[in-house]
Amino acid sequence: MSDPAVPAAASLRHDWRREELLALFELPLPELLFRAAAVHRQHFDPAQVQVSTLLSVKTGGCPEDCAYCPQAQRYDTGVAAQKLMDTGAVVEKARQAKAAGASRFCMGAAWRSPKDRDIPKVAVMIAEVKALGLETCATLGMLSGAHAQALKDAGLDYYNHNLDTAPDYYDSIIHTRQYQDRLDTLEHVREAGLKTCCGGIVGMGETREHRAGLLLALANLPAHPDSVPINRLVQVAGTPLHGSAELDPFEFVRMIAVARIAMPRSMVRLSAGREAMSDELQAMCFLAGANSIFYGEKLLTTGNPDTERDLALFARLGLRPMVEAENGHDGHRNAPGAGGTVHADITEPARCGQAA
Ligand code: SAM
Ligand code: DTB
Ligand code: SF4
Repeated sequence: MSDPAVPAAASLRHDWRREELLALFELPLPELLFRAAAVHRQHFDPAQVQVSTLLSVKTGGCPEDCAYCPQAQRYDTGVAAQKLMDTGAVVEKARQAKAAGASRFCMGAAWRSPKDRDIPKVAVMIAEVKALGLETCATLGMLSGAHAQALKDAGLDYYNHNLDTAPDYYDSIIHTRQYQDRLDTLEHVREAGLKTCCGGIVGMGETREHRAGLLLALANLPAHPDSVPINRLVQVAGTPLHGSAELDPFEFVRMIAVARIAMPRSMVRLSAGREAMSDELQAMCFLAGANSIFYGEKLLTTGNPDTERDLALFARLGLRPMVEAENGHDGHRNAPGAGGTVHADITEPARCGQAA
C-alpha cells in the first residue's frame, strides 16, 4: 500500500507522529473524508453502527475536579449526589435498553475509583445485565489490577476510561489525578483481559495540535482501544468550561476522520454532544468513519437524542445496528460470522414504543 494513511488490514500502527496526524487534519476536507471512508470500508461494513445505552448507576458527588463534568461535587450544577442504584432497578433499565435495540449496556459511576466494598455490588449488576444477553461496559474511575480482575470475573466485557485530552493540555482540565494514573488504569484493564473503551472530549478550548495529541496518545497505546468515544463537550452551567467557544462542526468531523485513519479497526463512537448536532453533521461523522453511538434519551446526566429521532436518522441514512453479542462476531469485516450478520430491527414499530 503506497499511502501510509490507508494501511493493509494486518498492519496497525503504534508509531504515529504528531506531525503525521496534524497533516491529516490539514488535508482538504473532501480528501480527508475520502481517505477515512476508504479505511472504514477496509475493516467494517459502513452501514453498520454499534449501539450502546448508558446508565448512571451512581450519580453526582464526585470528589474530582474535571472541568467539564456536571457530577463534580465542587461545581454548582444542580446534579444531586445519589447512592449506588439497586441491582433490580439497573437490570430493569438494561432490559428496556435491550428491548429498544441496544447491544451494549454501559454503567457509569461518579467515583474517583471504586472502593473495595463497591466491587461485589457492581459485580452482581454486571453478571445480571450480562445474563440478559447484553454486552457489558462499566466506567467507574481509576481501577486497580485486582478490581479489574474482579470485574472481568463477573462477566464485564468493556471498561471505559478516557484519556480525555492531550497530555500537554491535561493540566488545564484536571488536577486531582494525573495522566499517568489514567495510563495505569488502562494497563490494569488490558492485563485483566477486558476490552478497552478509551477516548476523549473536544471543544474544551484546546487547539488542533492538542486534538492531534489526544489521538496520538490513543493510537500509540500498546493496543488500540477497542472503542474510541469522541465526545463533543456538553456545556453544563456551573462547570468551569461552561461558556467555552463552540468547536467548528467541521473540525469535529476531522477529529472523527483522523481517529478512523489512525485506529482503523477500532469502533469510533460519535459520543456525547449528539443532541446539539444536526442530522447532517451526524451523517458526515458516519461518512468520516464513526460507527458507534450512545442510544437512549439520556447519557449520564445530560440529554441525548430521542430514540425516535435516532430511529428516523438510521432509516433515512440506511444504517443498521450491529448485534455482536447475538451473532458472535465483533462487526469487523472477515471476522468469524461476519457473512451472516443478524440485525436487531430497532425500526420495527413494536420496539419503537419501548424507550431505553
Ligand atoms: N467517574 C468516572 C471517570 O471519570 O472515569 C466515570 C464517569 S465519567 C462521567 C466518563 C467520561 O464522561 C469522562 O471521562 C468524560 O470523557 C465524559 N464526560 C463527562 N462529562 C462530559 C461532558 N460535559 N461533555 C462531554 N463528555 C463528558
Ligand atoms: C464517554 O466517553 N462518554 C460517556 C461515557 N463515556 C461514559 C459519558 C458522557 C457524559 C456526558 C455528560 C453527562 O451526561 O453527564
Ligand atoms: Fe468525577 Fe468522572 Fe466527572 Fe471526573 S469525569 S468529576 S471523575 S464523574
